Amino acid sequence: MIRHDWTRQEIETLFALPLGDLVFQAQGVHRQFFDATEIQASTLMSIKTGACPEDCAYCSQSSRYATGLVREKLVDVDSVLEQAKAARASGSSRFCMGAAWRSPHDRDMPVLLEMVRQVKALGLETCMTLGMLKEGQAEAFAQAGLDYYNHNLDTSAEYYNEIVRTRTYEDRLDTLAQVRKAGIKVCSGGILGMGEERSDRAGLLLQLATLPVHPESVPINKLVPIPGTPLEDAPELDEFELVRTIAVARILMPASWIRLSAGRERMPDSLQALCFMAGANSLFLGCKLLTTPNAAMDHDQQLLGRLGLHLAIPKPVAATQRPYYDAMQPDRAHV
Ligand code: SAM
Ligand code: DTB
Ligand code: SF4
Repeated sequence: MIRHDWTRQEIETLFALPLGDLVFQAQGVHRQFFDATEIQASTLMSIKTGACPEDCAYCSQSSRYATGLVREKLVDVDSVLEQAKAARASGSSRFCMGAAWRSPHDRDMPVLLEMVRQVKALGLETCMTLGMLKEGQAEAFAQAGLDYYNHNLDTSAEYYNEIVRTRTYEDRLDTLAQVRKAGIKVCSGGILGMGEERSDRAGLLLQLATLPVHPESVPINKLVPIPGTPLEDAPELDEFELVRTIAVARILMPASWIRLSAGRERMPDSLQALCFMAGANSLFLGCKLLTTPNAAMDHDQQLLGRLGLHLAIPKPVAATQRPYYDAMQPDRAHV
């Protein structure tokens, strides 16, 4: 059963369970809604990098912090297509395009819509993350065929002001509502390890799990500390808190894809394995996230093989374009 009336008390009780009991419960839920050996993969591309006017305290791309990032203008459609084809060959089923904007400018809309149309024509699902959307923009993306829009709540409503001042929690919820209203699937989650308490992790999940429709995709990022940002020295998150948060997300939003997102590059295999056992069933594939390195693809291939997991099958692509994808199916290659 999918519920939208979770209470803070219920969520905090789940968080406080012995880890084995919590993971056991999450596994049971996971298996009711998904093939527990299947992992969905998306690949990210930064289509406009740096010089962002927002002040998100974790971000390499905010113009307010001296992070040394080189800024780049909006890329052209051909560069996007080149990377989308490589992503498809590597086994990703979705291509996510991210821009360091407060909100997209109307003058950029035609090229953004063309990116959606052309990436979709490759047989990939499309996702964009461009900041807040103004009236009419979500509808335009929906008409172009955009499958997902990513816009994270980042943390609890209570802790949010410690992290972002230039846009409100309400602004974020408004954008999510606009995306939903336009008929685009919602991708929304947050970041752990920003100095928040367990109650904030519970608060974030409470917000997501009581939305009228759960986000179809819930990214759980572990902070990638960026030198020069206010969070560069944030205290390291207890790794079992990451596992607990994933397990609780799985129980609260049983039909959603829970994405083990940023932070995998520095995560031991054993911790990633625990996260998958707790109900994470999607990840970012590819050597780069937006501005920071991701786990290496060869390593991911080996890890999935060692765990007996396989990638969710993307839409059919020509055999010549899928060598890496086939290699990513170690357990299936011989059946
Ligand atoms: N500018 C757009 C926005 O903020 O909506 C889109 C791009 S933004 C980089 C996408 C998301 O990446 C953020 O909402 C945040 O949750 C996540 N993120 C950014 N920097 C991160 C970091 N250093 N560590 C972990 N997650 C991060
Ligand atoms: C999400 O929740 N995580 C991705 C995606 N959505 C856009 C971004 C992670 C960014 C990590 C830091 C960087 O590479 O700049
Ligand atoms: Fe800008 Fe997005 Fe980074 Fe915030 S998270 S500073 S809005 S690019």
